[in-house]
Amino acid sequence: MKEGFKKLKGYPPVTDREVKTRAAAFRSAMATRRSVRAYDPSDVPLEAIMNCLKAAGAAPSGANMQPWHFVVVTEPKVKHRIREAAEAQERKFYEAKAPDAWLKVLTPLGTGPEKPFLEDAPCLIVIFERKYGLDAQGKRITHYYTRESTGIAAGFLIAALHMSGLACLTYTPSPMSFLNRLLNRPSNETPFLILVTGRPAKDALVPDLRKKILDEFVTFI
Ligand code: IYR
Repeated sequence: MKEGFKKLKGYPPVTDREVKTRAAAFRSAMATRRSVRAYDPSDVPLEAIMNCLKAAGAAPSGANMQPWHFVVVTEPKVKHRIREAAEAQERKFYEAKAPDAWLKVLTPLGTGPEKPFLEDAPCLIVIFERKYGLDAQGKRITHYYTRESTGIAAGFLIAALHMSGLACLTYTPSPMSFLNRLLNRPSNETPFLILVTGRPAKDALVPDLRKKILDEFVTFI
């Protein structure tokens, strides 16, 4: 055996029929995913969140550097601080910074500067992109494709949460640097995404949006 290698496992032979059945099942499960902005305050099982995070940790990454860090926030005081800091940014966004064209495309989403979900949701998973690593001596370790890698891991996490029956929201106030301060993260990490996580509120509404059909976003050659 080639030094440093091992036999590939986890891909038992599958028939075309089985592949088609599984792809169709995954597609219909994922098709019900929605970005949810109204949460039930009930706690989510930490064991499930940990499994979803392990799924995210299985994502591919540039040179396998796994250039990400996840902070799971369930402490109400910390959620409150995040909400205050995020809403301060959002007020500036909606009142001054956002160009009219941007506000126009946001209208169907019904968003505004108030972000109660940051406190109502039982769990905020804050994803950091690690721009470079640090060895035990504090020397920089170059990381590659950090943004792409973190985005892929975030996608795995979103799919895992959805398949577990939980809702989430990809939320990105701008700028997000307050998250380093509030969550005590080092300067080689930059906030990538807040994944608001929990069960949807019983009366949760979502905008009536449509997804592109395959023909609109795929070319087969
Ligand atoms: N961060 C703001 C604005 C916003 C921006 C985009 I792009 C969205 O898809 C949704 C909202 C907010 O969350 O209200």
